[in-house]
Amino acid sequence: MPATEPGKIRNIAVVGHRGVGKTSLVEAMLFQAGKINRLGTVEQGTTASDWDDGEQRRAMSLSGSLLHLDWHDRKINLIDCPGDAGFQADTFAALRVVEGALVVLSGVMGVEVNTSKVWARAEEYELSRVIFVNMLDRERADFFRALEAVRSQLSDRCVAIQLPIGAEHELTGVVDLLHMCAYMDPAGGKEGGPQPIPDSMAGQVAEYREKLLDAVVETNEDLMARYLEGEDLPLDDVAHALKDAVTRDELYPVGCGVASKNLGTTALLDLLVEGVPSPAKKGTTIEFGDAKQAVFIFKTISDPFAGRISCFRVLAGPINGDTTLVDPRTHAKERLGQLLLLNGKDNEPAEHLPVGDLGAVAKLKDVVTGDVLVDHEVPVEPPHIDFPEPVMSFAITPKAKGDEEKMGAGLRRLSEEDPTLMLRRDQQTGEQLLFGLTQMQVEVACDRLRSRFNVDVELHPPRVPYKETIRKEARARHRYKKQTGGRGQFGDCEIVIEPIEAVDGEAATYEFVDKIVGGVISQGFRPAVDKGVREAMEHGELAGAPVYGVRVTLVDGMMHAVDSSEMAFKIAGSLAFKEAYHKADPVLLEPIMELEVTVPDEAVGAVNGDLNARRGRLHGMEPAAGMTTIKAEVPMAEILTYAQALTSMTGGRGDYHMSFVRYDEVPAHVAQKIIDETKQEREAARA
Ligand SMILES: Nc1nc2c(ncn2[C@@H]2O[C@H](COP(=O)(O)OP(=O)(O)OP(=O)(O)O)[C@@H](O)[C@H]2O)c(=O)[nH]1
Ligand SMILES: [Mg+2]
Repeated sequence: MPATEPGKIRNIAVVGHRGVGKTSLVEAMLFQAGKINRLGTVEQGTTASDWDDGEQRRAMSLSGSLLHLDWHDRKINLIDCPGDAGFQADTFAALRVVEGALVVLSGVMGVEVNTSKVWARAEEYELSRVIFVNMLDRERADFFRALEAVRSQLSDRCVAIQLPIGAEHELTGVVDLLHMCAYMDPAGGKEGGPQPIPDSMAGQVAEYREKLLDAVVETNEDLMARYLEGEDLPLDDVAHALKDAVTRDELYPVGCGVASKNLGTTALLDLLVEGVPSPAKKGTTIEFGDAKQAVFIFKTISDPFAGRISCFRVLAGPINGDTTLVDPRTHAKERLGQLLLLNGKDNEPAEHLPVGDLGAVAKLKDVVTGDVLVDHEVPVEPPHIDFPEPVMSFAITPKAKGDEEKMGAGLRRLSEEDPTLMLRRDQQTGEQLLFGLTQMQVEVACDRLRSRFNVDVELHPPRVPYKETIRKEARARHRYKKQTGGRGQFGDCEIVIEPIEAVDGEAATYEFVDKIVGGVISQGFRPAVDKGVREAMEHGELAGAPVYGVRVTLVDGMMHAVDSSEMAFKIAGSLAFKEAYHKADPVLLEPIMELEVTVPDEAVGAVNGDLNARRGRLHGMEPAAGMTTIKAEVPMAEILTYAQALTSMTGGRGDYHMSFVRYDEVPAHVAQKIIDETKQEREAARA
């Protein structure tokens, strides 16, 4: 097969909130392009991209899946990303290797928590973005409401490029406002060719076409001038200007349809080809020095049959199966071997891959996700991807005695593959704790331990990772002195502590400022004060939780010519901090989770009442087809054992997901209880 030119490739990550139809949409695109012969469904576990056993059982995506198709002589590489917040590592890695993001949202729900998160990341990477409002056939779906939501919550440069014909169960097609044609609902079959726009929509179509043209010409001076002179702009010119605007990140076209029926797919594929820039046009910011051939490994798949498969983007090339590259991290040389193009679990051999293409190889030995491989040893800095910090933790134990080592080894492997999964030992209890972003992610890790490493484990309710911080400034001085015979101890310091502004809802952690004048404490001892303060901050005085968000300024102190030591200043710093802390209005912080519960309509009252009792704050409720999705923010401490409660309230028909949003202050009456409990625990431990 001849290699595709870089100019003919489109790399697109399909991203969005959980369950909005990303996988179904990818399936529809593959089907419409003739890459697959039948339109699979998520319910039946027959889609090309949700091929993993766990994905099919849960009817949701658990990892990024690479697929490709041809459309109008262009090769479109798609990465179908999971929407559950627990698998963000895959989503963020995918966004690092594409030029474009296809942001999918539900026409019922509009912009959701994860929509905003992926949007922000796409923004950071300056990706071109296309939005697709899906599920317009569902009850209470409303394209125009969703359009308003993206314009107000994501960017006011979002502009409709398609319109629905009809709504909800009377939706019959979509209008393509760029090419001025319509596509009718194929009800799961192949979408037919362009049709005339129904006359009844003339007014609305004219209005939105004008909005689109206004938005496009605004990005192009030449077109603007011609437009103002009243010229009827030719399609090619508008399409060209649109593409430039999308490439330059100045416009975000909003399409729409029904993925599960394959409606809107043609117009969407056209838009991806016309709107998203090729690697030749935009290129990558990943470093590869002066290498003539280089790849970046963005994902590793552990396949039970094929072994390890490494997915990569070609940074410099072309490359072929004989290409030998070196990993500057390990200095190991690797011959790539048979190049593969993936389609979910299926693959096709490829002879060459050009710059910008996405492909895979099996059985690289020492290569891990995140590595850049180059043709000769050049010092390259692999791209840094900022992953979210996992906050949920579960104590984890093997079911069979003696499996501890196997469990540890398996978990270490899994966390190599997913950097947001972490194994740590609890210093107080000695338990092994598995940290993750969501409960789903941790449960999936346990499934994999069983299937890949043959270890059965048990998870125990997570501990709440409380934090402490202060609300006001306070000052304290402590003198630590022991001068009875022989060489003594002397350290004396005065500090001021004050809160640091929170960054993004998360308290910035710690700053130490040295304002000693005249050398009242010599340079050598000041870091000891800092060290003492840090130690004191590891276990706050309220509930033994780590202290965050504090600036400590060392303002004064005293030394003794003979008796001063690092040790003495460390103790003085630590005790000064504790004294100041009590005066600084310390408070306890708890993690707040975004909870999404889907329950039968008749259980809504009970579930809402229960959420209220759990200090939950409701902020959304969307009924659809006999089930209602309730969204609420609930303190983590209140939903540790939610699964059982939900099962009994809904007779087992409820389902929920949650992910961390931020830390909030624990209300005083609740905080007091936690503080008392920790005090008792500590006393019990001492006794
Ligand atoms: N009515 C309707 N249902 C849809 C549509 N698109 C997808 N679905 C259904 O919605 C559910 C979720 O679809 P998926 O394609 O798995 O969604 P996803 O975004 O890939 O989900 P995650 O990967 O788990 O985040 C499935 O039951 C689909 O059949 C649509 O346009 N209309
Ligand atoms: Mg999916």
